[in-house]
Amino acid sequence: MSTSIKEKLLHIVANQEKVLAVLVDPQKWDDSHLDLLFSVEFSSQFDWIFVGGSTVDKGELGLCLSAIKRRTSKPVIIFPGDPDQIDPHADALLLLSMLNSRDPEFIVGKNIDSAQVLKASGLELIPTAYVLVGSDHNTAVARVSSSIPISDPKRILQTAVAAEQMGKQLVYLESGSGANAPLDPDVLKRCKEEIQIPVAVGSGIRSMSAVKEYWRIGADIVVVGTAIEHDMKSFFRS
Ligand code: 1GP
Repeated sequence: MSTSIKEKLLHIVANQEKVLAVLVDPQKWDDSHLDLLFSVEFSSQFDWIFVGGSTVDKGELGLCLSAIKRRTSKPVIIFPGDPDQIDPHADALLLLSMLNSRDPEFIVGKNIDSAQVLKASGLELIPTAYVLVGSDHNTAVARVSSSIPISDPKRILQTAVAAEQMGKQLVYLESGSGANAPLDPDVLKRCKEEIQIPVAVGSGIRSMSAVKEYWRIGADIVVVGTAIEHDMKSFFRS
């Protein structure tokens, strides 16, 4: 039997292993781009693939998942930008709760709306606290989800601790795709000192050396989208 993503996460934390997840937005990646990502040159340099985007429809998601699955046996996890982004061909789905949204829809409402479809899909679900951090209030994700990003390190820490107490299995700290100011490493360090559940970090990470620095500080998963999408070669060589 293959190992579930939850088991992999537990193993990663217990063994201080590190994951680089490439975020593939089906609207931005075509076949030639996927060919390059899964080529001999690059495919050994990352571990997981997250798939999703803010305006991706079901058809686009399905086609993209098939295209990825044809090319790799690496774990493929849906990072939904919308509750419609459910497809049984992925290995798992991040069941997001936006803990710092002030709109109940984004904290729990969308989970209730999609609960039965998710159950029928048979997808493995990873209950994930999605925490928008930083000072940029104008990102697409902040606007769409009525979230005010948290900039106070103490509040970020409180939110991460609350996520663990609520039984979340992953905390995902991010500032929105393409963010100009990536997560403050000190904030990550303090979170890792306080909580045992895995922590994913994303947004605005533009080089392998930055990925390695977040790993060194304690991130279990580093998520990179924009930089790899724009210039894979430079990213992996940086
Ligand atoms: C966004 O964390 C991801 O949800 C990736 O961000 O596109 O800035 O790498 P970037």
